[in-house]
Amino acid sequence: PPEVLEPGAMVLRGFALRQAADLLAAVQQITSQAPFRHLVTPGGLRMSVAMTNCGELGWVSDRSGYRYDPIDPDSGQAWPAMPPLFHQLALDAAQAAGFSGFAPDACLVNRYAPGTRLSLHQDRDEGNYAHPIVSVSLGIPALFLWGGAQRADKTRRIALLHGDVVVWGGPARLRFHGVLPLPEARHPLTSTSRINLTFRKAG
Ligand code: MD3
Ligand code: FE
Repeated sequence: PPEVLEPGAMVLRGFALRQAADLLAAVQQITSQAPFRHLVTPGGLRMSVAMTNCGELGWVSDRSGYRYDPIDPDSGQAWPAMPPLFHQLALDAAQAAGFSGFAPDACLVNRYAPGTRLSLHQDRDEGNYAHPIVSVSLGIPALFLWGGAQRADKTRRIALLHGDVVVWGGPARLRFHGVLPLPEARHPLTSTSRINLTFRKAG
């Protein structure tokens, strides 16, 4: 049964377990065309998370700001297409959480190595906050930080394990969130890393 974090935020434990190996094979295919890279924030800091994208739009950051771009700035080419398996999983997970007809046009792929963290932030670069975001965790477990509407609000820690899917919509859509530094651990499918897929309707 879905675990409700708060209205609009639901954890579907193990929802992607069956597809996990196929999802990771697809990530390898994507990164052969659009390799993982460390983006720079508008303030000039190198992000410790390595990122790439698939789908019509990709999230990028550089000295000029954050944006969704149909072109990978590293290659000058379109991002790799979103694999049908990704699209179907995001649609099914959103449906299971009560959001029907989710049609993501962007999938941000994040890679965490031991020590990598993602500081508290909101996802506000998408066109319409009525659409949920679906996240899929693969590989070694992470502690996710779930905050409130203000950066200073108190945070909860939630363990996200291999195969867990979380849907964030409605009133939860603009919550501050982050990821604590990844521990040293091993997973048979990803070695020492954690891969997170986030599906968005950005355009
Ligand atoms: C809650 N990624 O890519 S996934 C991100 O594990 C991001 O890589 C984290 O935060 C990761 O922006 C967390 C969970 C998540 C993703 C997007 C959200 C939670 C969210 C958007 C709104 C609210
Ligand atoms: Fe986020």
